[in-house]
Amino acid sequence: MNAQVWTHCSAATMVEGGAPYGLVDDAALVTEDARIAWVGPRRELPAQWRAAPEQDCRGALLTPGLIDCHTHLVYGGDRAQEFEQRLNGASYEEIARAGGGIASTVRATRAASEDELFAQSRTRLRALRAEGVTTVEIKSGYGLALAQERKCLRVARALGREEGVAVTTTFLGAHALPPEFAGRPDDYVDELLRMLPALHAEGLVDAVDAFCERIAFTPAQTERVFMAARALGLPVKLHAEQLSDSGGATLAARFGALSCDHLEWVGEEGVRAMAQAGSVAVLLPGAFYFLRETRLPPIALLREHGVPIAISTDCNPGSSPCTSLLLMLNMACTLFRMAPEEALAGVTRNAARALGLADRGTLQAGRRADFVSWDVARPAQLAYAIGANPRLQTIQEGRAR
Ligand code: DI6
Ligand code: FE
Repeated sequence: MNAQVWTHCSAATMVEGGAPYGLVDDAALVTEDARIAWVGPRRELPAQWRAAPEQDCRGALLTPGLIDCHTHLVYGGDRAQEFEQRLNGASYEEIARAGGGIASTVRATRAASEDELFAQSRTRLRALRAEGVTTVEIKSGYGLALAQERKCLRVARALGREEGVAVTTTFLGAHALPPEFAGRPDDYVDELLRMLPALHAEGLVDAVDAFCERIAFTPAQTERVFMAARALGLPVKLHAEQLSDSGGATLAARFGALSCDHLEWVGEEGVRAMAQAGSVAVLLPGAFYFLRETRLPPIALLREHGVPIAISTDCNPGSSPCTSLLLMLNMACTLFRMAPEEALAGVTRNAARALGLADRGTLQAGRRADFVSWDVARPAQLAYAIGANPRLQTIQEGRAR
C-alpha cells in the first residue's frame, strides 16, 4: 500500500452536517493508492501515517474533484450560425421546428468519423479537466441511429480512457426525432427499444435519459423508453420541464430517476415526487443564460422539499456551448441566487449522487482520491470569480495529473 500525506492545506470536504463546506483548517489528507484513507485536522493525524511521505500543499485549499454530471460534449460541428440567427430574432424553438437546432448537429455528427469526433470532443473535455473536473457524464443523442449512437458512446468511453478522466455514459437516443422518422415518433421509439439493449450489451451505457418536451418526446413515449431501461436494470434521468411543464419530473420520479434536469417549469407536484424518489435536481445555468430564459428554476421549493441540487455545464452546441464548470458555479449564484456553498455541493457531493456514484463527491475516508488543490484562501472564491481558474493541481485516484 502506497500512503501519502497531504499537508499545509485547508480542506473543503463537502461532508454534510458539520462546518460550512465541511471545512477543515490546517488539514491533513491521507491517500492510500487510489483511495482516501483519512482526512482531518493535522494535529490529529493518526500515528500510523506520521512517517508517510508528505506532499506540501503550500497553503492551498483542497476540494473534491469536480463532477460535471450533465454534458452532451461529444458532437460534430458547431452552431455559431444559429447563434447569429437567434440574435437576428429567431427563437430556439422556431429554429428547431425549421429543421435546425439539434437536427443540424445530428447531420454534422453523423458526417464525422470516430477519430474526428474524438479530436473535437477531446478539446472540450480538456477544458473541463483544466478546471479540476475529474468525473464527467457524457450523453449520446446526436447520432439517433444504432451505428451513430454507438460511435458517440464509443468516443465517450475512449475519451475517459485516454484523457484520464472518469466518464460515465448516458444513452439519450430519445433526444430528437431523426429525419428518417419524420412524422413517425412512435416508430422511432420502437427503434430506440431495439438500440438500447444492443448498446447496453456492448458495455456502452451507464444510464438512460430522454428529452420530454413539446418539441421532443411525449410523457407516454418517454415512459416506454424508461420501461426498457428498467428491464435492463439501468437507472434513468430526464430532461424535464425546460421549456414547459409536461409532467416529466413526476414521471421520472415514478421510475426512481437519479436526476431530473433543467426544471425551470417544474411545479410543486413534480418537486414533491422528486423528493420522495430521492431524485437530484440538476440545474443548468449555462442553458438558462444562453437561451436568455427568464423563468428561474424553483430553488426555494427544491430547498423546502429537501431535493438535492446539482449544477452542471450541459455542454452542448445549441443551448450551452460551455466548457467551464467554474463559470457555472458563479452563474448558479448570480442567476439562480444559490449560496456558494450550495453551488459547490452542486458540482461535488450532489453531482456524484446525480450519477449514482457513492464513491466520490466528498473528501472522506474510503472515497476515491479525486481532489483538487486551489490557489484560493476560502471556498467561496471559487464561485465568486468570473473567468478565473485558480487550479493548482488535480489528483485523480491518488495520482497527480
Ligand atoms: N436540452 C438541451 O438543453 C440540449 N438538449 C436538450 O435536450 C440542447 C441540445 C441542442 O440544442 O443541441
Ligand atoms: Fe442537456
